[in-house]
Amino acid sequence: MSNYNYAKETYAKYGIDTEKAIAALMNVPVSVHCWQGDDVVGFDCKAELSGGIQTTGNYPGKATTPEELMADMDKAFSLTPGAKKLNLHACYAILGDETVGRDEIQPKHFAPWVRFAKERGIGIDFNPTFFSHPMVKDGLTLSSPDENVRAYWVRHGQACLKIAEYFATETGIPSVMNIWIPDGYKDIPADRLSPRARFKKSLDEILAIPYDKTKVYVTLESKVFGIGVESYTVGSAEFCLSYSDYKGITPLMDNGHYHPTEVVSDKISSLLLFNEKIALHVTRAVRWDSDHVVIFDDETKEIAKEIVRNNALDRVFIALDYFDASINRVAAWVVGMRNMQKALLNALLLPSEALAQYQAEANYTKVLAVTEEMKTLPFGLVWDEYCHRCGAPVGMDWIREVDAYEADVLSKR
Ligand code: RNT
Ligand code: ZN
Repeated sequence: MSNYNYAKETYAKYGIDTEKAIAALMNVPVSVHCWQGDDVVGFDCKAELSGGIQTTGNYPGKATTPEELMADMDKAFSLTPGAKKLNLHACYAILGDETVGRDEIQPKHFAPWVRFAKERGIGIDFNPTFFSHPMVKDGLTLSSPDENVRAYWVRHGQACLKIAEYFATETGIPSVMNIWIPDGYKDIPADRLSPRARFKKSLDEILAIPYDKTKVYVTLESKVFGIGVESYTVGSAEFCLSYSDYKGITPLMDNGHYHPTEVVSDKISSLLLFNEKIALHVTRAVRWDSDHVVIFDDETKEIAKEIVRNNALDRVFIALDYFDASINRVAAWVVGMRNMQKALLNALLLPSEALAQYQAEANYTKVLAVTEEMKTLPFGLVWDEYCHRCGAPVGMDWIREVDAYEADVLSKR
């Protein structure tokens, strides 16, 4: 008997169909963030990273051109099972010799990315870039009291909406456009209301331009604090959830953006009850919103379980959001992508209905006992089979491929 067949039979004893799990996962796209490949620099103005987010490390070989970034992403894609989307930030516009403000960018500045996505049969998600730019004034963008600054960033948001729509039209796959602003204050503000009122007004203005809501899902990402903006964040959880509800857009939760004992896994069910779609940035916060590479840890597994057991694989936009400059960047992508896939597969291989039934019967003993038993089932064998069927490397093979890529390509940059 093959290893996989042994695993299949073992899971079958618990009423779990490994074939069904594998088939279900193959069609779930995970959006892969281009910004892991170059430490969130982009191509438009290559300004220093700002906005309270940080990359640390200077591992050699980072991508500095669109060609390099595309090649690195391709490499990472080839080493990871499962369906993908490309997640771009506006600062990855390909401008050539043109000088173009962020408020003037157009679909044509992303045509090479569209070609890249189309050739690979994948969709594109998008993010306006409200940071690392000279028009960020006193750390503020859409909430700035300077009307000139605020209007600039409103125009940026509007320009991005059109670009997201173009991505959807070109690829035939809806585009998720996520708005996150870094705006906030280092110290206790004297006025908490006015910046939020201006942010609200700015969002209203961005969303006032016509766009096809079947093609573009606008999401709004909240945050609790950032480096240098420790005391007050304009786009707090309450602001963003309320705004999403008020405007009928989609809330986005980044699991690095909450107080340390709060978990996104516990928030998913509430949001699913009140939203047709929700969006996630899956990351790993170590002591703060540090954006470490996603690992196969308890919270990642729990997030995946919430998506799967609430039958929400088609209602949750799953995106990765982390950036580590201290290790091989292609490997960083691959590890995080593979772990997201593992977490989803793990969730699909749980007897969720039976567990829910035990809970309903107040049989908490069985909930605990069965949950713990599941942890030592031959998950790795199903994972290997899934990788194999997706045409992705099994086990250590991918690490050897990254080593070769580093020797042949990255080390020569
Ligand atoms: C920042 C947010 C945001 C960014 C990306 C680059 O804390 O998580 O999503 O990481 O837009
Ligand atoms: Zn995020």
